[in-house]
Amino acid sequence: MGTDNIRCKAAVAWKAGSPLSIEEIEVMPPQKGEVRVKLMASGVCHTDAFTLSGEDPEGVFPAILGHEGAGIVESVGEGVTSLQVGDHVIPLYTPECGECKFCMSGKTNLCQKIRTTQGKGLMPDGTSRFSINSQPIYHYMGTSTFSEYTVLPEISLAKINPEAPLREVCLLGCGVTTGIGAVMNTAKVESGSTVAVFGLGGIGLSAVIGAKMAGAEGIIGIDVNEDKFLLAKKLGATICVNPNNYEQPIQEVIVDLTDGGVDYSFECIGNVQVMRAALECCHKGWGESVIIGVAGAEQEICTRPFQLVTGRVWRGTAFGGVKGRSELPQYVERYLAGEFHLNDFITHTMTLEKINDAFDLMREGTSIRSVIHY
Ligand code: NAD
Ligand code: AHE
Ligand code: ZN
Ligand code: ZN
Repeated sequence: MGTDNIRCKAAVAWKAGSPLSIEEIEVMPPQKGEVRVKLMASGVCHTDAFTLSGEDPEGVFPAILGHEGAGIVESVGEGVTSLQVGDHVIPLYTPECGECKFCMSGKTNLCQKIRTTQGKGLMPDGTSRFSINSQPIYHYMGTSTFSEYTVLPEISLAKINPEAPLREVCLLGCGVTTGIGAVMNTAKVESGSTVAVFGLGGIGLSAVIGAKMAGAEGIIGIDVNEDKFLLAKKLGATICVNPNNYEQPIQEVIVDLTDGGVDYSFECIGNVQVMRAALECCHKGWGESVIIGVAGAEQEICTRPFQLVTGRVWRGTAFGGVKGRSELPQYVERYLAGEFHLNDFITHTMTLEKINDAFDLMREGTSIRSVIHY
């Protein structure tokens, strides 16, 4: 059991809109029901940039961002039974307690056991495990993976096969699982379906992989950055379109391309206008659109209710509907079995000191995923 504070490096977001700052921090030992993890790798997801931008109503500062990590258990707190030192783990921003109303429902992966404190940047007891010169630093999404060490509740860790390379399977902590899960769990795309994927970043490309795995026959990739098209086609997109190349709204272009609209669409950007297009490109009578992208505070979606009256369905998904503790280890096994690749996504790797480059690359549209190596 860890009893001492650990001093280590972390990237601290002191305030919205400013670059992260590499600091020496103190990480407290895990308390009752908690686990301290040595991070080995962390991907940088658009949601980290979203929160850093100040658009996230739950963004609190100073905080240690990062939620797409993988690591090794360094120590466990009192009462922890399902994990031990040395276990390989993926942190979960959607925990799985197995006993709350949500977990018991069988209808959702959105465990709410610790959601209130997690949303405030705190551990379940209402305090932080991170500090600098005694000043508390907030947690983020219950994970804070932009640090050499982090502390999580036991219910927020998935134990995975130790043979899995942590520098790749960190991407299963968010992006890749979200995209594949949205297709498989949320939409349940059937073989032979037509699918439109809006936004070909880490999430959209994973939705393309999911659609291909599901046996979709037409997979349309949509992005304003045509540099994304090559990889999208390699992963299974049958056609890629840039909305800026058309005078008509993109939903009309897709309806024309698909004899009335797609069976399923996925919005993987976080743009409420594109969310509308993604719904309206769906086939009358049955087309379903899944919102994955995260939009800022005060942003709202709209469409004519007639779109829903005439059979289109609007849904959303968090972490692809995947239950972290019971289902994520199977994603790792499927990756190890060669069902999908992760190295296609890793366009850049860097040390923690260079983490601001990862945000710049994302903004410029030159990366799919940057992975921080610790
Ligand atoms: P990303 O920045 O890597 O990719 C976004 C892509 O969208 C880019 O290729 C960009 O060129 C494209 N794009 C931007 N504006 C566009 C437009 N108007 N039309 C067409 N394409 C456009 O981001 P990402 O990491 O893949 O994340 C995508 C979104 O998903 C973000 O909003 C992120 O916060 C969200 N997200 C949600 C979940 C969830 O559980 N719901 C999980 C992970 C990420
Ligand atoms: N805090 C934001 C919402 C952010 C959000 O929607 N997060 C997704 C995961 S994005 C991962 O890259 C999610 O899981 N949401 C469900 C939840 O419970 O947070 C806001 O608008 O307040
Ligand atoms: Zn994410
Ligand atoms: Zn629960």
